[in-house]
Amino acid sequence: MARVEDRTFICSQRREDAGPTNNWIDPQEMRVTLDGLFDGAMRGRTMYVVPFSMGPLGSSIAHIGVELSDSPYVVANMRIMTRMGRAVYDVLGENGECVPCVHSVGAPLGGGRKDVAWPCNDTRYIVHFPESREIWSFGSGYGGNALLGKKCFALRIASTMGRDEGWLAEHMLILGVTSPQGRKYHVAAAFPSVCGKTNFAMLIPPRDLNGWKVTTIGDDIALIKPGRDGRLYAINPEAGYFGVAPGTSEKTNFNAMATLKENVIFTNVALTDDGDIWWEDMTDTPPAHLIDWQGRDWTPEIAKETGAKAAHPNARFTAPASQCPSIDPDWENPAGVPIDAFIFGGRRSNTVPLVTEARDWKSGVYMAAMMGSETTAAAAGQQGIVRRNPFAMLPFCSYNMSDYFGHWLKMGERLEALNAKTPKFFCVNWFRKGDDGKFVWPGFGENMRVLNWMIGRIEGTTKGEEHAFGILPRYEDIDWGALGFTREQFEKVISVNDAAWRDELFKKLKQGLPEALPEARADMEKRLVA
Ligand code: SAT
Ligand code: MN
Repeated sequence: MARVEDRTFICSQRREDAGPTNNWIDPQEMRVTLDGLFDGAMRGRTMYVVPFSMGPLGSSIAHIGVELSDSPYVVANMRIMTRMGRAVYDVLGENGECVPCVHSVGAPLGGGRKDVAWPCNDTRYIVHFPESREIWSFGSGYGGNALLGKKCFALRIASTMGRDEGWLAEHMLILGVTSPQGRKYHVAAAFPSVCGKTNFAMLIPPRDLNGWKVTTIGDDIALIKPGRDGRLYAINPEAGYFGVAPGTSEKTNFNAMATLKENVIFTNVALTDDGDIWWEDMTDTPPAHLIDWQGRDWTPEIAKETGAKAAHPNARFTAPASQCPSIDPDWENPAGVPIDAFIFGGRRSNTVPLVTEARDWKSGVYMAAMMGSETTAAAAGQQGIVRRNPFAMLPFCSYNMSDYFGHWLKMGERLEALNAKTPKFFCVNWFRKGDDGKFVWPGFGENMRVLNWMIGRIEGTTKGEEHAFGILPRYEDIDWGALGFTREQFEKVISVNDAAWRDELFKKLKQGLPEALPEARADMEKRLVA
């Protein structure tokens, strides 16, 4: 049902290399454990060999893996989420580079053991060897734990590869924005799981801004390499969307619903009496009767009484990217698309304003590094508490976070030395709540107004106001069009409480951070009203 972060391990030779944010186990010790667990683990099942490419076949930004798995569910999902099959062997050739991935649900058959619908094991290990570039996953069939090309490879193993080779593997969607004049920009945006990445990637501008067009390149992961011209080029390593189902509707994400018409796998959703699927908020009125995600009867009355959800809050759809109406014509371009801006966001009911532009690369890295978000259903554990999630990479960076910040800073220095136009950094928060506990910002398509302001900042045509940690739009700097968002409402989503920020800035920075980060913090602190 969710990723098991406390059962996710980084087995680098030295503990310091995994850093304080990862579960580290000595690789020799882990190999003994894995030998025991995998011995006979697939007995009685079919073992599938799944060659796959993370990224367009043959792209110099793409990477290849081979996953062994005893789960047909995993195979069917990998077929949608990656470029899978014989063509991968052709690219790999005799001595191409490839990451071996081994997965077992850990439920052998035989000896009287009967198969079940969702075989798994109470013992779970999601293991990464960053130095030898290997992935071993035992006991779970869930997406992020079992589709090993995704978080395990394209983020965890790839982040170490990127550090070693001078590129970036990021938890970012990629979208294209085309202005009414036909100028096209690309932004990459990092948000923690279940913060609306898929919705943002498939955004439809509100009617009064319909001269603008948003196109989708990716909704979850970006592999980003510097090009010869000093710009950063990004590809979406995936071929499909493994999106959060609940809350997705024709109103919140029309393009996603259109993508889900055929060739889709639905996981942990509810079943209607006529064999269709349903989840919370898919329609205004729920069906009168459903089979819920656990196979039990569900009615709106039962839900009212017991609070039972028809679909699991982390229920997912797996759909081919090519079916998305807003897919970008360049989404499979092996050269990637040039990035003009990075956006960092979290789910924060208070403190963090709707949008802030960082003054420069260094303070942008600082802003992204201290990002926090209220926890959601994508990961097992307590929900709704603020967790620091630097770059939305906390569960996905396989090496020391301080080195990761250092890697980003070095990348900036490298691009600046080339005199290239570096991407701008923005920090956003769609989730501010009012005193009544309700969201103040309408979000979804209306986020186009914020994107609009950002493009203006990139083109140098819109204004803002200097603040302690960057530049904020004033009410008059945003095109409100037909939204009717008042100054008072705007004040609620943009206001900054200096005391709350002081608190935010004083959150302990761990030792061993690159010097530039405490410097950036001291600079912001100086600018806060005493
Ligand atoms: O980890 S998954 O890819 O299964 C979903 C997510 O957390 O983004
Ligand atoms: Mn994700």
